[in-house]
Amino acid sequence: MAQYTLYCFAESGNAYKAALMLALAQQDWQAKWVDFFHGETRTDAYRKDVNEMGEVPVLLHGGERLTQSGVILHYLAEQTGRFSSHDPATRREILRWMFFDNHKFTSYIATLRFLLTFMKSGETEITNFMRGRAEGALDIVNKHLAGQDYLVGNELTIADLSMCGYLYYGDELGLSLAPYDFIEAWLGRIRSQPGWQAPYDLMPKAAG
Ligand SMILES: N[C@@H](CCC(=O)N[C@@H](CS)C(=O)NCC(=O)O)C(=O)O
Repeated sequence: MAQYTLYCFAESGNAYKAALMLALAQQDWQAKWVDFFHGETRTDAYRKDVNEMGEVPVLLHGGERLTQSGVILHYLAEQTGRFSSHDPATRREILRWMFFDNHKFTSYIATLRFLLTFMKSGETEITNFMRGRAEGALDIVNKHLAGQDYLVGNELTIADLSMCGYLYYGDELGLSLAPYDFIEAWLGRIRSQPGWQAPYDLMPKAAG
């Protein structure tokens, strides 16, 4: 039995944030595949026994059960001593970008991808709106990364692992990252970390 169990599925960028942290910090972990596309997260059993919020990721460690990717990343940084800081001001800065990611970045990018790639919505007023919001957030992050290697100074932190989670899904995103040079370079820096793997290599996918 591995030290950590992560409830996840390969298509989940939020789960990928936690899986990538576990991989880069070289932790002993196992994936527990969740059948999201057949409604597992919406079942009474999942909400009662796994996560009342009906979401992935969920991390089990010892007697702990953690949900919300940001909380999981924070916990793993504490447990492993990796990808955070002892300095309170730096930790606040990490948190500031993680909140931005959860509210303004992942939210729009993930929803746009979900509509186009999984719901096959085609282009609609909603996807146009989502793409506009996503591009606005990408522009903010791109400008921020013009002056530094990572979101918080020049060290990789959990803020980067949170923000990059969806950006390795390529064509599934339904938007181009080509205009964002500094983001592309930053993704390359994260990709070159020892232990990095793409989402579909790191987490299980449904057979067929
Ligand atoms: N804020 C949450 C978002 C988690 C989330 O939305 N997970 C998706 C999969 S990527 C999910 O389980 N959605 C289920 C649903 O919304 O019904 C986090 O960062 O963990």
